[in-house]
Amino acid sequence: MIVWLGGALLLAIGLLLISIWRRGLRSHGCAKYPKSLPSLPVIGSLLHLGNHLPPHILFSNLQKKYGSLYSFMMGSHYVVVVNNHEDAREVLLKKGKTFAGRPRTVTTDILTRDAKDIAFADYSPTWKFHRKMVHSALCMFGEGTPAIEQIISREAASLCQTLNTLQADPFNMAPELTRAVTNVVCSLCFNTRYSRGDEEFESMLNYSQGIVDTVAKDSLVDIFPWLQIFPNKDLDLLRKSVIIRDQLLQKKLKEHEANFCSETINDLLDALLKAKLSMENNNSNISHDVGLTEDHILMTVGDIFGAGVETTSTVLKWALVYLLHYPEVQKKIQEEMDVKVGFGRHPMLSDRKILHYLEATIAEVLRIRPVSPLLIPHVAMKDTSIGEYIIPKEARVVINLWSLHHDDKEWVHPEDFNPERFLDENGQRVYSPSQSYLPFGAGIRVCLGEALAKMEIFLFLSWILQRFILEVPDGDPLPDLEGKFGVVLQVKPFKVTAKLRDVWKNIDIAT
Ligand code: STR
Repeated sequence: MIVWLGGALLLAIGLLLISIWRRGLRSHGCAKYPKSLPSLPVIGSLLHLGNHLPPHILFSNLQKKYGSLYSFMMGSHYVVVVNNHEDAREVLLKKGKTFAGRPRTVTTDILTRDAKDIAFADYSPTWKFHRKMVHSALCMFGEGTPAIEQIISREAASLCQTLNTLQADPFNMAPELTRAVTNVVCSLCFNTRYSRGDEEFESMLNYSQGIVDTVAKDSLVDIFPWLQIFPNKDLDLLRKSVIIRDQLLQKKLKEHEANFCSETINDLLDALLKAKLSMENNNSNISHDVGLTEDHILMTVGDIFGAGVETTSTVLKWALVYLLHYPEVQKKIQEEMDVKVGFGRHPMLSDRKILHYLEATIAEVLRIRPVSPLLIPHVAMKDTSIGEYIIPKEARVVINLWSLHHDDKEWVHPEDFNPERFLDENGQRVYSPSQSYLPFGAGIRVCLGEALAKMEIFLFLSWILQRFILEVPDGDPLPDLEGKFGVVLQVKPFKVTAKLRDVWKNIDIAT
């Protein structure tokens, strides 16, 4: 017993000494490190983070005690949290390349076959080449081409028809929105679409939810990889979901390879196959150096597909939630649209220049509920600094977009949903009311789908609001505004009624 107690005491003293030594290491001397949360060996600052709050709110609150740039230990990883736009811009833009790294984690490695994708892959020549290739493929099918507007409008028309058949009955709009968004991405990537009730679509909804619920949310296995040896329900679900996703992607790839013709590039997967083939035929060493494999193509399509579906559908759901909370905003959007678009035609992308209030509402939704409140962590690729503080190589840097978007020095009453903050006194759209606004990130890791997302959000919302009035069903509470933290800030399920507006009673709503 005495021996045991003595051992425990020695261990405790040892831990304490190491902890004091580590803290000293970061705060003494002339070099200035960001203020640090207390930390213990092995577990790091876990005890100070084990709070019931979601991480973006917790990190935002910790500013009161530690200032807007601080650090902590996540297991053995040194993490720096950035909560203001000056520092965020330094990390993302001024020193973008230095901070372009990504951490490897257990869950993202499972999802991406050891980082063979774009979003979660570390900075390397392969990554750079790969991203460039995807960027040009996306441009080919993206903004400026009439094809994309047609694809989105077709899905918006089909969505409105579905809403019309469900008329005035309370229903969960989320799967309908997700199907519409999925079909846009599906058309772009694979040149196909799903009808209502399609089995493959249902299975996709399922596996995607499985991935969103388990990946990259700083769960314990990501902090302590050795925990993998123990049974873990989340990891099992993730592995199961990834297997189903991979089967689907593999099937699409085989179909595309079988029908491939370099003269007719129908979709993004064709474009990626063509780029890979021309690289292989080209005897230069690029292909060898950058090593773009079939896995890379598959994982990239997985990224585009997953990002395209989960992010855009989430923004649309948040937009609905806020329109239900603020019916006066919904009314204003409709009044503007009635005057500027009318009922004789459907909204078009060119209307983005004139529907200022709708554009401002979308901007405000992206501010108040950023899809990715902590972005994806960055990693310092060499010893560097942020402002006056030293940042060592390998440090993980978390940009707390939530803090930037809710900074009361930058925004008047940041908790209020107020589209007008994005308009000037003449009701014209102001593009940058504050520097503290980066819904798509910035710099060399900036979102690849920004243009596509903005087109989709604008067209889907304008089509819906031109035709329907959205209301909370009688007797239902208003939808939750907090959301559920994960790799995206998810919207909790809610019901809505979509009532056809009177003017449409005698018009075909799909025109
Ligand atoms: C969603 C679920 C899925 O099936 C595949 C992916 C991979 C890409 C991820 C996506 C996820 C969630 C949103 C991410 C996106 C890459 C960029 C995007 C993280 C996990 C954001 O940064 C918001």
